[in-house]
Amino acid sequence: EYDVSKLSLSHTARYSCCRASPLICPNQGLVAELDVIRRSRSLEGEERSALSYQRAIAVIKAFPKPITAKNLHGEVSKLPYLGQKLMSMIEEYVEDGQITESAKNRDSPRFQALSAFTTIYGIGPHTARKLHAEGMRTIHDLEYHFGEKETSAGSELSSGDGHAEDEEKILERSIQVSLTLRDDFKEKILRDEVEEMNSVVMRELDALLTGCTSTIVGGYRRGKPQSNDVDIVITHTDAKGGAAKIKGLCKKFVRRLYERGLVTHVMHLSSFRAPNALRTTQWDSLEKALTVFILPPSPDGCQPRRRIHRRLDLIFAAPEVYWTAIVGWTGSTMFERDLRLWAKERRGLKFDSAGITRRHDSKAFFPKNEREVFKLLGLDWVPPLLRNA
Ligand code: DCP
Ligand code: MG
Repeated sequence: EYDVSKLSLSHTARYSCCRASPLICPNQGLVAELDVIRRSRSLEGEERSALSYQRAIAVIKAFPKPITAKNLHGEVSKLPYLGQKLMSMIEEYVEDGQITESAKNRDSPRFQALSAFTTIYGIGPHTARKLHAEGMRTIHDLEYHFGEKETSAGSELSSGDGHAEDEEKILERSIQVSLTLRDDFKEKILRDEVEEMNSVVMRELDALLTGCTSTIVGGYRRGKPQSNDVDIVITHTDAKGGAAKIKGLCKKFVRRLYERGLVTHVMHLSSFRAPNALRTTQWDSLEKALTVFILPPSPDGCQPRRRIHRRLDLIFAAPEVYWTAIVGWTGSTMFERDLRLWAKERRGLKFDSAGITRRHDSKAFFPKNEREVFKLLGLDWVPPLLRNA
């Protein structure tokens, strides 16, 4: 699909949106080891430190060959974001195949408990630490704490246009749902099923409003063989009247999916943003719904499949912001962070899933395809498969 040598990307660039980051890199073991430390820092709320590790990891992911004793003190030492501490850890890994601090973290009961807690959708590091401080240690403890209350669809769905629920309530309900469905949520979603989910969603949408189109984004688009959830960006093909047709569609559509039994829960329905713990950097103004989806029974009925609850995010974008929404939701998280940083620091632009604006006069730009997004930002094209920073 692409020829890396024809892309003018450099693995020594400081912004990850200027590098080619494949899904699997030649230093996967080292990356996994450093990621334990990054996760530990993040779980402890040491965000700056976690980000340093994330930046170092992203640089290593883009390094095109195995790191060895030979290149360690040469090329590797010149890569950005690899300070003394990181270099000594990499050296340790090259010599022993492991890093003492990673092993220490891995063996820590606190790390294990906090890690387990944050596998529950809706529980971020902050909540995890709070629950730990209250004495909880296992998922079973959480179940007891949150109770096996009856979970219902989001009240925003059932209660019409009432007041938006406060964040704490939304969060607590999300955690209850995630606990109840955690065995299903643990199961990875293979590419075939992701595509089937998109087909079912779009068939349903077509029955409500013709002329819509979609792109599956997130990890699927970056080539991940299995995903934790499915993210779909939706727009209308009518370039002129599309914006008006998209407005309010999210809520109407999710209600339909709920009534048809395809959506079982709505974690959050929003035209503004999701609670912080659910989506930390996705502060866009697009209409979106974070839902729990279940495929209909197989049509022929002869091979009953186990119907697994899946997390499904639907994002609705007007035609003029469709491509920024796609770029903004394709990820990875590190790639997105640097894309915004690059736009701001190097171009005086503000990149957002809901559009690109010039900082000094708020002029808005509406790219007509994905390559134009990169061009507008003054970036060389990076194919989705190489955005795994
Ligand atoms: N995203 C982001 N910031 C976040 C969360 C998400 O910029 N805090 C963007 C980039 C992500 C995309 O949205 O790639 C989808 O987010 P997911 O959490 O679904 O992550 P992935 O799709 O990359 O992986 P998976 O769903 O398999 O865990
Ligand atoms: Mg995803």
